[in-house]
Amino acid sequence: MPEMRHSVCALDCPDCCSLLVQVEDGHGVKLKGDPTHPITQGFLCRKVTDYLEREYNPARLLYPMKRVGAKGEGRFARVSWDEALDVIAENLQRVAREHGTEAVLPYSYAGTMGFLNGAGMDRRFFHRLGASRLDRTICSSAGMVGMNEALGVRYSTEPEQFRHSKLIIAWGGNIHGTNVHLWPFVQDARRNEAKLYVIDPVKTRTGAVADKWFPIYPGTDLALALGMMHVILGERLEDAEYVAAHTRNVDELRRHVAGYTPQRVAGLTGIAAEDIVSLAREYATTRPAAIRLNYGVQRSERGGRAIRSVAYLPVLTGSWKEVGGGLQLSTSQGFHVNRAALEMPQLQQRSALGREARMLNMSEFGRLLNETNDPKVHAVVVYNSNPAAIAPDQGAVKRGLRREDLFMAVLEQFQTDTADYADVVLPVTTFLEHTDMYLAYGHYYMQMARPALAAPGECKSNVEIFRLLAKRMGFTDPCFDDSDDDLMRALLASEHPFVKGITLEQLERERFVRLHVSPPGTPFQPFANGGFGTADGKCDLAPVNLDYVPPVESRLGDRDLLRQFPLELMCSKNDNSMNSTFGHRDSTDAETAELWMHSTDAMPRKIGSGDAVRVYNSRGSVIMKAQVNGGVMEGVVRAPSVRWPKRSPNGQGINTLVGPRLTDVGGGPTFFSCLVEVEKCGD
Ligand SMILES: Nc1nc2c(c(=O)[nH]1)N[C@H]1C(S)=C(S)[C@@H](COP(=O)(O)OP(=O)(O)OC[C@H]3O[C@@H](n4cnc5c(=O)[nH]c(N)nc54)[C@H](O)[C@@H]3O)O[C@H]1N2
Ligand SMILES: Nc1nc2c(c(=O)[nH]1)N[C@H]1C(S)=C(S)[C@@H](COP(=O)(O)OP(=O)(O)OC[C@H]3O[C@@H](n4cnc5c(=O)[nH]c(N)nc54)[C@H](O)[C@@H]3O)O[C@H]1N2
Ligand code: SF4
Ligand SMILES: [Mo]
Repeated sequence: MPEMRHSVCALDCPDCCSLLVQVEDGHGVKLKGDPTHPITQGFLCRKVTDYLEREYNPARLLYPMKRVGAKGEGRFARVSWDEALDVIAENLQRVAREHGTEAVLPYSYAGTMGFLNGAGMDRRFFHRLGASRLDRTICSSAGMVGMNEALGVRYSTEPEQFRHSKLIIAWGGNIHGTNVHLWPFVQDARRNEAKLYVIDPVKTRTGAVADKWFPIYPGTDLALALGMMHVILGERLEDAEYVAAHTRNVDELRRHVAGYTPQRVAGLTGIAAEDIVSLAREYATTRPAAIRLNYGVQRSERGGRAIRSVAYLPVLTGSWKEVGGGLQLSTSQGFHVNRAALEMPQLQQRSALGREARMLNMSEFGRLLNETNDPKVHAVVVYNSNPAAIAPDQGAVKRGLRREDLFMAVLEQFQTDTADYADVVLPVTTFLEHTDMYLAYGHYYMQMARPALAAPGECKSNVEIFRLLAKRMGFTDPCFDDSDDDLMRALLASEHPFVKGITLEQLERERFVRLHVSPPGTPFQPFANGGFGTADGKCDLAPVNLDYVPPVESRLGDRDLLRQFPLELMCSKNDNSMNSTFGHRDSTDAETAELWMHSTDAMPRKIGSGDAVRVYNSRGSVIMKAQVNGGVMEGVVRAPSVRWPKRSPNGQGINTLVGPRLTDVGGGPTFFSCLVEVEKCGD
C-alpha cells in the first residue's frame, strides 16, 4: 500500500479541497482528491492534480536572495537567512525612524487561504510595528457590501443543496472553470430535470454546456435584476406571505421597478425583452431555484449594487424557504472563528501623528506608491500576492515599484514579476509543506493540514518568517513565540455557535468538520424564517441608490472613450490556472496569451485566429494572440487571466489596460469595466 498523507488545497478557490498525497521515500508522487470529503468527492481540478510539477519545479525559490541588478531586472545573489532578515529589519527600522511607522505597508492577498499563513503572525507583526493597514479589496469587497446592504449578513446556500434545485442560474460565475466541485451537484440536479442557465458576456466552459446562455452586456446586471423584479412584482409572482412577514418597503421597490420595463432593460442589457420576461417568470415559478452568483458581476463600476439587486430576487420569491433555493455568493462568513485572537489588533501602535494606523486600499496600489503622502510609502513587504501582475493600473504599479527610495521585501515560491522588483526575496513553503487551518468560501467545512512534504532548500513558512522578523525588530511580546498549534487554538476559541466546540484534536482526527450551521443531517437554511442580519431581522427592499447607471467604460458609457476604444475587455479567470499562480507553466502562458474575439469584431480588423494582435487603450498596450472562436458576444473581447507580464512579448500584462477606477461601494477594482481597441500586429 502506498503511503497517503492528507493535506488541504490552499489556493484561492471556493472549493477548498481535501487532498491526499501519495508519498514514496519521502517524495510526493501523486495528488488525489479525498474521496471522503463531501464536496471534494475524490477529485481535484486539473491545475492542482498537476501541483507536484510546481512543488518540485527547478525554478522554485530555495534560498534568501538580495538584489544585485536594477529594480525589475531580476538579478539576485544568494545570502544567508541572517543577512536577509537583518537587511529587512534594518530597513523597516530606518523607514520607521525617518518617515514614521505608517510609511511601511504590508501587501498580501490569498496566495494561501490558510488562516495562519494568510492572516496570522503577519498581522501581529505589522500591528506591533504600527505599519499602515491594508484594505484587502482586490477580489470581493464590492460584493460583500452589496450582500450586506441586501441581507445584512452574507450566508449562502450550501453546495450540497444544489442537487435539489430545479433551476440553477450561474450569474457571472463560471462554475465549471472556477468552482468545479459545485458541478457534480449541478449535474445531479440536471439528471433530475433541472435547467442550468448562465448569464455572462462570455460563453465560458459553463455557458457552453448550459441549457441556455444569456449573453449580457458587461456591467448591466443591475438593470437585468430590476427588469426581472419588474416582471415578478408586476405579475404578482412574489411570495406575498414571505415578503409581508420578512421584508420592508416592497411597495417602494414595486414603484421603482415599474420603470424598468422589459423593452427598456433589453436595450440596456442586450437580452431580448421576451427572454427577460420568460426568465423572470421561470425563476419565480420554478421551485426550488438557486442562484450561483459569483464574483464576476461585482468587478464592474456598478458591481456592488448589482449584487444587492440580484440578492433581492430569492427574497421576493421566498426561495430561501426551500431546500435547494436561495443564493450562493460566498460561505466564508459562516466561519466565525476568533480572528481577533489570531491577529491581535490590540497590538496596534499609534502612529507618530497620534492616530490609528491608516488604512490603504490595495486596489489602488499604483496610486499608493506614487501619490500617497503623509507619509509617503517607503517600505513594502509583499507575501501571498503578485501585485505587479494582478493589480489594476499596472503601469502605475510598476512605476512605483521602480522607485529607488522604496525598500521592498517579497516572500515567494517563484520569481514573479513582483519579486523582480524586490530588494530582498525570501523563499517560502507551499501548502504541502506547512501547517494551517482553512475556511472555505464555497462550503461549510473547516479543515486543517499538517505538512505532507518536507520543505526544500531553506524555505520557511510566512508564520515562521514573521516570528523571526519580530525577534529581529526587538519585539519581545510573548505572542511572537506562539506555536502553530497555539495559533490554531486561539482561532478556535470562539463563542459563536457555528464554531464553539470544534477542537484542534477533532480537526486533526476527522480532517474536516462541518460548521454547526444546522443540526447534523439537516440543511442550513439561513433565511427560511426571515432572520436577516438587520436590526429588526427584515430585509430592507427600499430601492435607495438602485438606479441603473452604465459604467463609464462600457458600450453605454462615455461616448468619446467608446469612439477610440470600442471593445469591452473581460480579463476573467483562466480555467486551468489560478490568478497568476501558475504563470511559470508554458501551458498556462499559452492560454493566458489568447484574446477571444467575435467574428463581427475580428473581420473588419482583418484579424484571424492565431494572429498576433495589439490590445490597447490610453493606459498602454498588450501583445496577444487572437482566437476568433464564438466564445464572446459581439463587442466583447476576453483575455483569460492572469499572465505573467514578463512572459509577454512587450513585458506588459493585461492589467496594464485596467484603470484605477473603483467600484460603487466597497472600494473594489473594476477589472471588468475596461474599454480597449484591438489591431493586428504589423499593420
Ligand atoms: N480556474 C480558476 N479558478 C479560480 C480562479 C482562477 O483564476 N482560475 N480564481 C479564483 C478566485 S480568486 C476567484 S475570486 C473566483 C472567481 O470566480 P468567478 O466569479 O466565477 O470568476 P470570474 O472569472 O472573476 O468571473 C466569472 C464570470 O463573470 C463574467 N462577467 C464579467 N463581467 C460580467 C458582468 O458584468 N455580468 C455578468 N453577468 N458576468 C460578468 C466573466 O465573463 C466570467 O466568466 O474563482 C477562483 N477560482
Ligand atoms: N486581470 C485580472 N486581474 C485580476 C483578476 C482577474 O480576474 N483579472 N482577479 C483578481 C482577483 S479576484 C484576485 S483574488 C487577485 C489575486 O491576486 P493574488 O492574491 O496576488 O494571487 P496570485 O496571482 O495567485 O498570486 C499569489 C502569489 O502568492 C504566492 N504564494 C502562495 N502561497 C504562498 C505562501 O504560503 N506564502 C507566500 N509568501 N506566498 C505564497 C504564489 O506563489 C503567488 O505568486 O487577482 C486579481 N487580479
Ligand atoms: S484549486 Fe480549487 S478545485 Fe482545484 S484542488 Fe484547489 S480547491 Fe480544489
Ligand atoms: Mo479572487
